[in-house]
Amino acid sequence: MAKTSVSDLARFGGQPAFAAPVHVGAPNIGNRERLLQRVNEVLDRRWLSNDGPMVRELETSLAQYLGVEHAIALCNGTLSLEIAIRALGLTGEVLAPSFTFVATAHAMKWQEMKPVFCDIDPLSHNLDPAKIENMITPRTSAIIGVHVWGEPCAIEPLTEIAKRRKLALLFDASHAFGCSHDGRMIGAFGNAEIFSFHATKYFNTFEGGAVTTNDGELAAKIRLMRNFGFAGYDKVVSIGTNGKMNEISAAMGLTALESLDEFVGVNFAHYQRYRSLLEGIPGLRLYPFNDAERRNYQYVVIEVSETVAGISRDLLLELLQAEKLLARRYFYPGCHRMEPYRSDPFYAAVDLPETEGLCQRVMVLPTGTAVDEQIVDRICELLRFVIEHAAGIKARLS
Ligand code: T4K
Repeated sequence: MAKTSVSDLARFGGQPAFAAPVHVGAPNIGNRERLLQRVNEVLDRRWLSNDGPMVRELETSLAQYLGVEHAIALCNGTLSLEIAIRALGLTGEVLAPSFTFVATAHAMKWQEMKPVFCDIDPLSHNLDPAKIENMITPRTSAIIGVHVWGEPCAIEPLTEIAKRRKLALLFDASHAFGCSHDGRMIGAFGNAEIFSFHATKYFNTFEGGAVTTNDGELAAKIRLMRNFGFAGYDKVVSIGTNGKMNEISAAMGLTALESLDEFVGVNFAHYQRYRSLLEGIPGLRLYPFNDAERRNYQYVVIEVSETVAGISRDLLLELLQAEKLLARRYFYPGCHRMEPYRSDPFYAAVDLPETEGLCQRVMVLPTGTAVDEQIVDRICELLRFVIEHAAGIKARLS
């Protein structure tokens, strides 16, 4: 808890700015009636999991929406990564950013692979392809690009490197459902892409995920792997796990698809409001999206420059939390600073100056249908007030 708060400074009459906590990642629910109708169908049918009709319908809808031949629904994004990694037959070292949710790295490690962390472009927050090539060794089998915040990473340069160096190319598109690149939906690039449909994603299936690909053979392998390797009753043809999505999750997904435009519309309106209200606050950079392409605007990301704002990201975050505004430090401190990577000698020489810098500056603010205009206004008011009074606040703390 901060030693002082904006409320202490009587900005909000001694009360926290928000009566109840305002979270990053509060889920979109969609049309409850439609959801409950579908849940009832599932219950009436007594078919709750194992490639049921809701999952099949969701897969067809996803493939159609993403313009990709195969969409395989899975139980979460992490298992989607793990299964894709196994199905692609990856071995040894895999190049990936450290600036991502730790699941990207853990999925590789869990599959006995070594994530090799590459630095990012400080403007896009995505992998810097110029820094990739000299990290490729004879043990490298793949590149995993992450479309951080839903802004596609450098797809063409990564594709070119992967082709030339004979590496597999997988994209962690957990943030990028509904986003496009060069007019094509994210989902059909590389050998495969994976999505997370976790509760905190703007399109959610409670827990869930998917692998999408145009490679039929790979898709068939993934279908086997998600169901213990079963190719029919009593017939197991490969190693597999339990990566299945259940019917209630699929029901949520089908319902959420019907509200997708509304969700993106709300996110976009909030994003624009943030953009205009945060303008001119010294030391704050709002992450810019390429508005010419489809974006989901599910993350409102700011960077705090301590030297210009006069306050560190961490003190700012502490003050906001004291006001019940639960902003988040995504992604802090970077995968390479987390276990088991941090104390593994393999990573001792890792040098990621851009990642290190960004991890100290970045903060994610609430958005989505759980947030209204008044909340966005108050968040911006708070940020402006704290930065305008940074010197005084710090003096009170010292
Ligand atoms: N790759 C990338 C790039 C990812 O971002 C992720 C997941 C993955 C892979 C793996 O996909 P999954 O296996 O998760 O499908 C959250 C999510 O759990 C995680 O899915 C997400 N990325 C990550 C960015 O955020 P935490 O550790 O921050 O979760 P937690 O419990 O602190 O909740 C986050 C916020 O959401 C809090 O403010 C509370 C709020 N919340 C959460 C839930 C579950 C709600 O308001 N309601 C809820 O039901 O990881």
